[in-house]
Amino acid sequence: MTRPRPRSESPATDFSVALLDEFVRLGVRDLVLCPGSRSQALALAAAEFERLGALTLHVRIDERVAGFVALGLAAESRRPVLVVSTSGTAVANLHPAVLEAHHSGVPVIVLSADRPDELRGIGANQTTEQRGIFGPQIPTTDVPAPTGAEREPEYAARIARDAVASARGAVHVNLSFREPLSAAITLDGVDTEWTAPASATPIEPVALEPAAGTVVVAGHDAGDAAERLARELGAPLLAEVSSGARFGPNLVVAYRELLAEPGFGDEVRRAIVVGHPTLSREIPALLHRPDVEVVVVRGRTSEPYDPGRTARIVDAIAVHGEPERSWARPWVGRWVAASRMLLEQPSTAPPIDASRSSTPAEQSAYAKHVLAELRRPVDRRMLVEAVWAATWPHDRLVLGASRLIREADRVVPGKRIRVHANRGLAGIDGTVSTATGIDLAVGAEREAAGAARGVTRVLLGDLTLLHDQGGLGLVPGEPTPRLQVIVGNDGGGTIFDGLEVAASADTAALERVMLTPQRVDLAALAAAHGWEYRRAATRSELDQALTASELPVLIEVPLER
Ligand SMILES: Cc1ncc(C[n+]2csc(CCOP(=O)(O)OP(=O)(O)O)c2C)c(N)n1
Repeated sequence: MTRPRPRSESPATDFSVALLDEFVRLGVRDLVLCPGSRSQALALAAAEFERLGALTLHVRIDERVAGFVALGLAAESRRPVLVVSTSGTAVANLHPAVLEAHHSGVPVIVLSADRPDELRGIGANQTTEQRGIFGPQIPTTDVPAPTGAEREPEYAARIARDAVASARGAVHVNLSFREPLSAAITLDGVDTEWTAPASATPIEPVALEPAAGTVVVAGHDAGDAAERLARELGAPLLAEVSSGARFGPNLVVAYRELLAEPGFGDEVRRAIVVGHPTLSREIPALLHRPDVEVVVVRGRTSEPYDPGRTARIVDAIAVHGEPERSWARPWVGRWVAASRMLLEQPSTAPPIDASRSSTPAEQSAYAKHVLAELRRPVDRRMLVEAVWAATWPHDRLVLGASRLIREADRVVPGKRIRVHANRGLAGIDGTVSTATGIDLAVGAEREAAGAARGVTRVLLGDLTLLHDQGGLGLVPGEPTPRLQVIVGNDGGGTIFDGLEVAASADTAALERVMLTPQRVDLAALAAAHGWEYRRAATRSELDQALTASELPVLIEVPLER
């Protein structure tokens, strides 16, 4: 039921209020907006909803940033988040985040303001074709300019209901507004009671029986159900670092190496895929094999992951029966033990006995050893392991689309922490902004629960950071995010050094068009935005920086190319 409201002087404002009334009633709690004239009715109505405690408003200057902040809020809270923009290029700047939301199944609802019909197609200022602006995958609901007709609030409520119902990813609602573009309003209250809607269609799980030769592949956002599935099936768990299933007794970290190893990869006969694997070449190669039966569990993403185009796509799996110990123990045990062996590093720790030695020579040798260890320059493996070790369940970890996410995927051990990454399209854009949204969502939830706050750590390369410099902006009046942005600075996009092309192309050309070198002064960048700055070149500097309390902080870690 729409809450009856007295009418104002502006149909645009009345429509905006009715729309937000229904969004709030349906459980929407966050709205991100950027300034603009055509969108003023929505923006001012949103401010009024915030005054009444019904919505949290997040104001940003740049729509590209705003889109990713909304994405982060929605990815963490798993509730639809609204983004309001004015007309013209403002809407287009939301496109990267909208595409990521679409491909990763994160509910982001764009409310773009537009000119009414009579001002379209005549060269009116700041007016373009906004219907279909995000492409055929994200159709537009085009809403004509409100006129003040009696049933408009009901119509607005229906628009909101349809948007929430279809928000399995990005949704676009384009709203035309005519003058007067807004009127002053004071609302007397907002109905926020909300019960989570029951799942519309009950999911019918497909029965599978445990069988030797099965592996579970947990790609991005697979969730902890993938870990349980691996145990129930007696299967090694090949879980990517942002899968949400990187833990448990069946976890195989060194899955890349083992898939290529006789006695392991060649003995796989069935692969169950959950989530969206994107971090290795070995997984798609496995799923292409004619001797491997592939079952893909449909997830939040718009397209199920099926590189071989032969997979059986299912909504859910129910395991019937238990794995027989006679084959399950050796099958899983072999993978898990071999993975552990492959990851073991020769110990660099000083012999513990030496610390207790009474001979000065041995003691001094010990001290030198400790010092050398602490002064060891940070390399990629040390960096990802230190960040992983510093992160706990009340923290969040956000991994950019640089080399470091792949390094983490190769080496970090099982740990039940929440890891985010924009793997829908694996863009290097919007990473700091996404992390900001994630942090704001965690903050709101933990504050409501009276729980202690952790930090949101972002681990990325230098180009990925520089791509989203706007995301570092701290807007006065907005909450300061508890961010630790850790940038592995190797002077450009060195991920391309690992491609085949690096062996054949002209080195200078490769440097110019792929590495794209940069020499930005990151200390000055941090200072410009009012962030703390630390440089961590050694193990001890890194450990200190990761436990430092001033936030937000930019930690620069110089890395060898
Ligand atoms: C928006 C966008 N543009 C371009 C790319 C292609 N791309 C992938 S990784 C990368 C370079 C990343 O560089 P950096 O963050 O410094 O990490 P490094 O390669 O040094 O580990 C680029 C340009 C992309 N994924 N997304």
